[in-house]
Amino acid sequence: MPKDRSKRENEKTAALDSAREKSGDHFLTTDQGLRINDDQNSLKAGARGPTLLEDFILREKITHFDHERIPERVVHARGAAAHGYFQVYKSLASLTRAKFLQDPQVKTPVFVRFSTVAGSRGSSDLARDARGFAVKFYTEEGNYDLVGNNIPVFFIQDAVKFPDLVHAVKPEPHHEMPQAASAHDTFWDFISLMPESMHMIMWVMSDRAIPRSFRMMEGFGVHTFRFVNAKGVGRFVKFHWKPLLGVHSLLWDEAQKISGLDPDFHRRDLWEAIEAGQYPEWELGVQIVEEKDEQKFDFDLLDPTKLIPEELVPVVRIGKMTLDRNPDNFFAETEQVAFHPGHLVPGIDFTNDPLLQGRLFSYTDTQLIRLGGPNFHEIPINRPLAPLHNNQRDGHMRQTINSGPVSYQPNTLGGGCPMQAKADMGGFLSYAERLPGSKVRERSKSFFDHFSQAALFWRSQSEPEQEHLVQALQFELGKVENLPIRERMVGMLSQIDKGLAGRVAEGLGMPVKRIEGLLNLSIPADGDPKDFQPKRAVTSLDKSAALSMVLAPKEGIQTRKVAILVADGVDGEAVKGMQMALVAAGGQGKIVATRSGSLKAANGSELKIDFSLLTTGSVLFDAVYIPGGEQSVSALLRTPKARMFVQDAYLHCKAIAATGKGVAFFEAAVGAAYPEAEHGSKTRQTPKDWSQDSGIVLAPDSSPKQIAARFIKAIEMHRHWAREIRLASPS
Ligand code: HDE
Repeated sequence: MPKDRSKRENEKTAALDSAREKSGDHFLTTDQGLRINDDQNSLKAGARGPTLLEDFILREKITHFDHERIPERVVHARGAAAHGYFQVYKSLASLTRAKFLQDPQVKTPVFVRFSTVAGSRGSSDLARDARGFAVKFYTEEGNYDLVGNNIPVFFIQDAVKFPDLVHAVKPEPHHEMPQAASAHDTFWDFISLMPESMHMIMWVMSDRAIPRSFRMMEGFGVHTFRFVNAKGVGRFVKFHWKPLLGVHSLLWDEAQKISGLDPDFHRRDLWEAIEAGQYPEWELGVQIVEEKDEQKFDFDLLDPTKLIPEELVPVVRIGKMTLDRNPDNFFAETEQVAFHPGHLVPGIDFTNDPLLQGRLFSYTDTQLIRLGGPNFHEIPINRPLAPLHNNQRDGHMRQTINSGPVSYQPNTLGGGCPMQAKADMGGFLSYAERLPGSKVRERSKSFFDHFSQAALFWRSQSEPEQEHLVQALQFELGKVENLPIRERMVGMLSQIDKGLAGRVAEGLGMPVKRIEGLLNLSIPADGDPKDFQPKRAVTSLDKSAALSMVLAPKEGIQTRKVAILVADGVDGEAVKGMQMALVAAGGQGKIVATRSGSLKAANGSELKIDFSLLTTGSVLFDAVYIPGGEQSVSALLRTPKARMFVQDAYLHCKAIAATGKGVAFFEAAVGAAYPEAEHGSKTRQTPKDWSQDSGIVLAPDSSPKQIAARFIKAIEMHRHWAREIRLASPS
């Protein structure tokens, strides 16, 4: 915590303590306010006798404890959240009448919860999974919830399949395994029979499903929504959150190791960034489509397994969200917050996306069981800032004391209040969409192209991203025990791309078989699948650069964490010099040593150790620096965990710098372990040429000052994928 911040906190605590002293509210009490005289012993018949039923203090305490847990969310159970605010850049009056999108001066408070989907509350943050990205805007017109994910499409097209999807992905019911993982038979059994899920599968098998942090992932509203302006003109809108720190991910090997070292990695990262004043920021972007253009795409805007490529409709950034305050209490806020895609404000409306329509029922229903009744809107975190007036009354845990006899409408006894509000008084008017059609249980023919956008995603990935996707599929399908499921899946992948299917199949040691007549239950029984493919349109793209993380521009090293690997006798000036350079660039240099406590540098100065090798690994950092110092380096050389630390960073394609004798340590740890890293020859005896690796900055004769700029540039790139490609195919 910065110094002035902690001073302020101390002053606040002292003031609170003295206020408490005066009011007497530092005493322990029962829930009825009775001051408790002894909280160490229950009431007994004699010091060695039985406990008495009369002990109402014990009974109250234990009863409350017994009821501490509420049902966890059936999906998105594991999450972390923060408070902040949103500000629009300029008025969007021409597009929407939503008040919070009119005035750049207005700061709308928000509460944002990030989550994984499949795992339980106590599961690892590092699961391969979509991440929830739910934002509650406390606007003056009432709460607006944008309940999205970090992936712009979804597995299924119709809400009626959601329970099946979730049953398939959750731990298998007979033995409750595996936790927070899709790598098991029931998930892939279901998916291999659901061609519509293929686009989402590409995303969840990509590195997007293992983000570097919540702060470095995008968010998407997924469905097409509607903006409606004051004149009642509607336009289609897709919502995007663009993180200002860029979009970055982990490698699967890192995710697995972090799960052991720090399963709270994402939660901790968000908490620590906010405590350190490094407030995470996202820009809200919109893609706008005029109503007349609804049919101009080669996909249906109402189909949630499709995105609108940014090349076809650009994302316009309309405002910024900043998260600047951690919750005070996890249960009261993060656990009890209740989101709902149906919490709307005037100016924003739904479309007929059949997945969205089903969600509108589910979210209230789920809160009734989770939060215990219809009054969950009165829980502080869910309370709107806008005043509430209605005739809803009573029920479990009602907080409001409504006065007077009138709880109906219309009335005269209450002066006609509360009254309906006309549109110009802020009343919500549903968009008056014309709805021709018959009542049918059917999927629109325009929903049946399941592979084009999956293939677009695959083609748009860079070489390393494609390789990671192949490896993820091999991992997941490799865990599937039923071979026909693997076969069906590989057959399904071959519909996306034959090369992709072949590479996955090779790892599984099986051929790619054509699956005759892909099972697709959503095609009517008497329908010919050929009739259920939309026609190709001129808008078809070969690639979309926006879909690749690797190709996205990289800027700065703000908040990136660099490990400085040291032992006693380290070159103290080098440590300080690098720390200062990193901090000046917005990053952090943390001292990682062979033990905890503090150590003595060669110049006699004392350095506080931030992390010990006993509890950390380079997977928890973005880059590594090894300073010189004869004694430090020889201690590191004798420590296998120190060698592994740098080897991992090397394998994970991170930036690594070394100065002075640190270079010899790098050579011994990495050069010896990976001879294929040598460019050209596996047997060369002379010092290796690392200059071809943009992520390795070695300077035996230089100080950190001379190499800091190069190292910072290397960290900015996030990863140096050419290394991975080289390691996979040594010459
Ligand atoms: Fe959800 N979803 N969902 N979902 N969802 C829930 O509501 C549901 C879907 C999303 O941090 C539940 O309060 C159905 C898509 C997020 O508290 C539940 C369908 C998207 C969160 C529910 C979907 C989401 C939830 C469980 C298919 C991305 C966590 C607990 C029709 C646009 C919110 C709860 C938080 C939570 C139902 C599909 C996002 C059961 C029926 C698509 C971020 O109501």
